[in-house]
Amino acid sequence: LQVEEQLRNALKTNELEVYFQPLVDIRNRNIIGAEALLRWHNLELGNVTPDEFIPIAEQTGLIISIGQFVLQSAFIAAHHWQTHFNNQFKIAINVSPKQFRENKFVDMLEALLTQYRIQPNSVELEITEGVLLSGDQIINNNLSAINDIGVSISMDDFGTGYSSLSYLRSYPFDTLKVDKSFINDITVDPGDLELVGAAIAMGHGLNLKVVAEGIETEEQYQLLNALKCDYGQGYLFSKPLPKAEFEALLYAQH
Ligand code: G
Ligand code: G
Ligand code: MN
Ligand code: NA
Repeated sequence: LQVEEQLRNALKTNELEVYFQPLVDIRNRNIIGAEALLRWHNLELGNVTPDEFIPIAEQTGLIISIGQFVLQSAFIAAHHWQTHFNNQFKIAINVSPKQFRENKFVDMLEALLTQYRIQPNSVELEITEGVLLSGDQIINNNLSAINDIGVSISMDDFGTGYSSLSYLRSYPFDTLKVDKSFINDITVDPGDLELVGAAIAMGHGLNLKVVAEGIETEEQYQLLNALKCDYGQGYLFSKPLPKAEFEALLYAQH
């Protein structure tokens, strides 16, 4: 309850901050974009992880205003990086089920794209199958509308759910993000290596780009490169960083 109270104030008191984790091209390790990841620094509670506060934000409805804040912050940063470093810079943003069930979600998204001068095709919205579970009409409508305006949709945490395959067939996904739990052991578990190889091949067969999450070692990286995975994310390249630190990485690359 205390967490809920504090979270209600977090936006007003500037306690929320969007961090950025590099998204790299597997072939050459160049940073081609970032995933926006929310952080909460509270005086009393310390740093609260998104795994703890996102569910509370969902239950209380606070996710609507918090989600809008994330989109805004990510777009402001992405516009700057597109202007100064790479006009193709990609920005990936997590969207939770409640946000996606809003009637106004796509209108809000379009307004922010215009306001911050972001090309729709540089934006990728990450959804988990939790978004699709309800099979709600409004979700189908939102997915089609997002696809129509040219914003990409990725399936996050791929492989961890129950029916990811049927969802891939039914919805307009552009990208598949293979969950880090599958990447962890690819250097020691031949079964996991086989699964990841199959996920990459299947993604490519369906015309999707494939991202491997949670790459921590050089050996994992080499295997994913050999498997022709498209993009990667993980501590090997960088943990999620505050905006200024992320920008220093980009600057070093240019
Ligand atoms: O950044 P990482 O450490 O710890 O994130 C944990 C979880 O929180 C991930 O599943 C991630 O998708 C989710 N998360 C992080 N930032 C956001 C956000 O801005 N919005 C939503 N809906 N989820 C987020
Ligand atoms: O669930 P989602 O994929 O949206 O969230 C990504 C989560 O993975 C974030 O919590 C992020 O901090 C975390 N993460 C990113 N790279 C790594 C990594 O290399 N190893 C581990 N263990 N976690 C990572
Ligand atoms: Mn994600
Ligand atoms: Na994930």
